[in-house]
This record gives sequence, structure tokens and C-alpha cells, in this order.
Amino acid sequence: MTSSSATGPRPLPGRDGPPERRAALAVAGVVAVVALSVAGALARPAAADVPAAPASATQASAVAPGHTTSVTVRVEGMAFSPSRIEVPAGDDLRITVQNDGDQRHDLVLANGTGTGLIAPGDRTTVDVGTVTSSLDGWCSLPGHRQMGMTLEVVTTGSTDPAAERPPAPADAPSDVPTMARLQDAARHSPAYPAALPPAPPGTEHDYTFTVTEQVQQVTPRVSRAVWTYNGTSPGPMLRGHVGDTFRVTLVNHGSMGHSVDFHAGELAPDEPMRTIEPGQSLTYTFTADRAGIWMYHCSTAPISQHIANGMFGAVVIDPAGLDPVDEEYVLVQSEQYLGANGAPADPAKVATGIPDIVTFNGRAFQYDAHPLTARVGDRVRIWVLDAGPDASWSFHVVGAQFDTVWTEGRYSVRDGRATDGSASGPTGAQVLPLLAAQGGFVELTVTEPGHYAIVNHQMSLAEKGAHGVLEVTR
Ligand SMILES: [Cu+2]
Repeated sequence: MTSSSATGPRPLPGRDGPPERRAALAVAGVVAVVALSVAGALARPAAADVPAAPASATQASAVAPGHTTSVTVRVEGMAFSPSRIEVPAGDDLRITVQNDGDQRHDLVLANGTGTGLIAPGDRTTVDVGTVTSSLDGWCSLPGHRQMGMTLEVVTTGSTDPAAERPPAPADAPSDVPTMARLQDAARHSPAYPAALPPAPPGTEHDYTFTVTEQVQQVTPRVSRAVWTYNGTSPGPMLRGHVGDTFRVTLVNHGSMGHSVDFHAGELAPDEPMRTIEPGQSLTYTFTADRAGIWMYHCSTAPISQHIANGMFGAVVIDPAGLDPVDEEYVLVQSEQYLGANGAPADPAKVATGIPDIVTFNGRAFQYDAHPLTARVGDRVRIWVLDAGPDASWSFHVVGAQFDTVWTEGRYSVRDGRATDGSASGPTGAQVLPLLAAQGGFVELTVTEPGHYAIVNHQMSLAEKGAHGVLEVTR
């Protein structure tokens, strides 16, 4: 039931003659009777050969069948305007959606009709059919409905007391896998490489980030949409030194608008962080002026949804004077909020901030199945970043203490001494606490062989997958 703007609205099987005549009646009906509250522009002007019906006559025909109400609704930001339209019960309804937003949207209605995707600047008309009772409409892109992209279609003049609003269809959520199933799935999946190689040579780094939308098997029975930079979530881990320049070409091979925001650079967000449409690309250049482990992520609205679906990664900029270590790893924590099988994150769950699954580097429990490794006596550095979108991370290694902790611009302890001199003797840390988007690193020396659990010490999150192992051998 969709017609595209390129060819104009498709004629309906007529009850009142040609579309022009029906449109003209619709004009009169909308203006005189329905009193559209926010004056959505009409789909087309009245045809010259059809006189406008007198208001009184139109009034009388308000509930008579056979009229078409035509309305234009604009997308403004993350809302439809108007967000409520009135239509006489029994009218045919045609809605033209003009997308004045900066990314793709659609309009679907509870009766199953919809516009299909509409690119920014385009418009599409949907024949909703005969409307006998009020019904809901919304944008079906992930999270957009929850951000307020809803349209209320309200019938007026109904004499049928049974005309009630039909319930909106709901996608069945997939079952949340148990810990045992997640652990089993991790054993049968390759691990995201946690080892962090040194920065590549040179001071200028060129990358292409291609955005794709895929489906990931969480377990054999549960799958989720995953939106990626270069096919993995997290995306590539970049590394360089203070003063290096990064030139990243973002290419959107997805089905909707995406973008990227590098915390490692400092520049006006307007141009490089803008959302680009499928098929488009942009080049994002930044200079890393400060050391740290910096998040990058898609910043297209709703950002929580784009991060929850996998669009994040890290840029490591080494602090000057970084000590040599034997093993160096990077872990990025993120949460998953399962929607229907194969579907993006459930926006209602994202809004609660209570995840179904919490991961290090994109898969629950993967480093239990494929541990990080070290030898007795090794010095180990673990870089950590909390990608969120929401949860915090109480980063702890069971059985170990951190004698060196660096986070958000400073060492708090280094080589077992408080850096501010406040502790006269040896000291250290048991946790590196991180809010969403915070990062840092710890260093430790492992002195005995064994299996040291790496956890989020907010234990309910560890039990949802934020758990791994550092396996130490002789
Ligand atoms: Cu995105």
C-alpha cells in the first residue's frame, strides 16, 4: 500500500470518481469538518473543475463513507508533525510523509500499511485504507518510536460503540539465554582478539570504516542484529601516539543513516560527526592531542540503540613514558538488550538500562572459553573502556591487585605507590571504576600459575557475561 513520491500518489480504486475529485472532497472535508489541529499541508490542491463543497454540505457528509482524507505529515527531528490527525470514521485516509529530518524514517500503521523507508528530503504517500476506528502509527526504525516518532490517527463522528483502537502489534522478544547457553556459545565461537599490538609506525594513520548491518548468533537459538564498523563489534582497535593524525573514511553500507564520533579528537561535531545515508561516505580527520583510551561510536539518534547494536570501538593513544610490559590486552565492555530474534535491541529494554547480556569485546564469556594468557612473573597491562551504552564497570581481576592504575588523564598509583604521595608505603587498587565512555589501564604482575577471573565486580553484570579469565602458566 505504498506509493513513492517520484511517481505521485497512486490512484485508489474509486468510489467517488477520479483521484482529483476525491482529493478535492478531502480538502473540503479536512478544512471544514475534521479541523485538522496542526494543519498538515494537504496532499494536493483542489482540482479546478470541482467546486469546493459548502461547509454545511460537507458537515452533513462527515460520517458518510466514500470520502478520502489526505494529510501531509512532516518529519521534524525525531517526531512527526502533526503527531495527531483526525479523520471522519469511514473515510479513506492517505498520508503523505515529508521527511525533513536528517536520516531515514518510515511510517507504519497498526493496520499493517506503511510508507517504506523515506530518505531525507523525500516524501512518500501511503494509502491507509478505510479508517473505521482510531489507530496508531510510528516510525519502525530501531528506537525511533520510543524517541517519540508516533502518529495518532483519531476518528471523529463514529456511531459505532464497538469501534475501539486495535492493539498495536508487538514483536515477540527472543528468550534471554541462560548463563550456561552463553558460555556454551562462547566455546563454539572464535574470540575477538584481546591482544593489543603496539602502535603502527608513522604519525599519520589512514583507515576505512565500512558500516554494515548483520545478524549475529548469540546462541544457536537466539540471534540479534549487529551493526558494525568493518564487520566486527567492537570495531577496529586503533592505536597511536600523542600528536598523530588519524584519517578515517566512513562508508555506509547499511540500510539507515549512521555516523561516527571519535572522542580521541577535538573538533566541531557538525561536519565530521554528521549522519550519512546508505551509499554515502565522509572523511573524518582528527589529531590525537591527548593520551588515553578513547571511545568512538555511532552518534546517530537514538545513540543508545546504535551503541547497543554494536557501533563502538576504542582508540588507544599511549601516554608518554609508558612502561614496557610482557603482555598487553584491551577489553571493551558493552551491553546487549535482546529484541526479537535477528532484530535490533529492544528499545524498551534499552530505556530501562537493565541489559540481558554484558560482554567484553562483544560476546559474553568469550574469554572464559578463550582465556587471556600470561607466564608467571609477567608484567601485564590491560586497557579497559566502558562503551555502555549505560552500565558502569567495576573492573577487577580476582586474585590480583593493580600496582599501577591510569585513568582519565592520570596515574593514581604507579609501581605500588600513590602518585600524590599521600601513602607513605606500598599501595595499590582492587578496582578501576568506569562510567559509560570512561577508560584507562591497569598493570599487574602475576606471581603464581592459575586462573584469574576478570570481572565486572557489579556481580549481576558479571553473571550476564562480563567475565573472563587470565590464565597464568609457568
Ligand atoms: Cu549507527
